[in-house]
Amino acid sequence: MKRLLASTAAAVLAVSTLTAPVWAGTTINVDLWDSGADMVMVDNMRLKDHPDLSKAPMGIKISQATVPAGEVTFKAVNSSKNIEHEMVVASLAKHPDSVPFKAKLSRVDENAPNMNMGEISELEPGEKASLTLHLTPGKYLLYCNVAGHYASGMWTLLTVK
Ligand SMILES: [Cu+2]
Repeated sequence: MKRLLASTAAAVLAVSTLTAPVWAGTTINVDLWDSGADMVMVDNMRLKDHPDLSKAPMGIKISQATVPAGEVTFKAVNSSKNIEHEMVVASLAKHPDSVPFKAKLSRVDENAPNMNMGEISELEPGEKASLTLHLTPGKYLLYCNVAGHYASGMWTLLTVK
């Protein structure tokens, strides 16, 4: 029986080598953008506000909003000319319609459960970085937690199926 199991394992390994692309995961291109030096920040574009994000002065644009479960690589670029941005990944499993928020600091509470499952922190204008996470099915929020940015609409939703 042991010998049979070993040869089965070898066969599985061989198959997984042949189907390597299936195991490679998904890459999402992430654009951290803002509308420049004349931009006026706002405070009514949090998730709970159900805002029209097309009117936001800054935001997070992703190349695909739905991805399969498994390895997900975020390739982020800060395309701002003059402002630092970042990208934090949160699960919305416990807060589907709003997230813990520290109003005085105008920042999401990253220490609350599921609110920081990984991040690309503080990218300078023009800077790039990537982050790979293993994501299970559910709804996720990508947001920038520089003070005021989340409330100005710098977030987007990601669905993992
Ligand atoms: Cu930002």
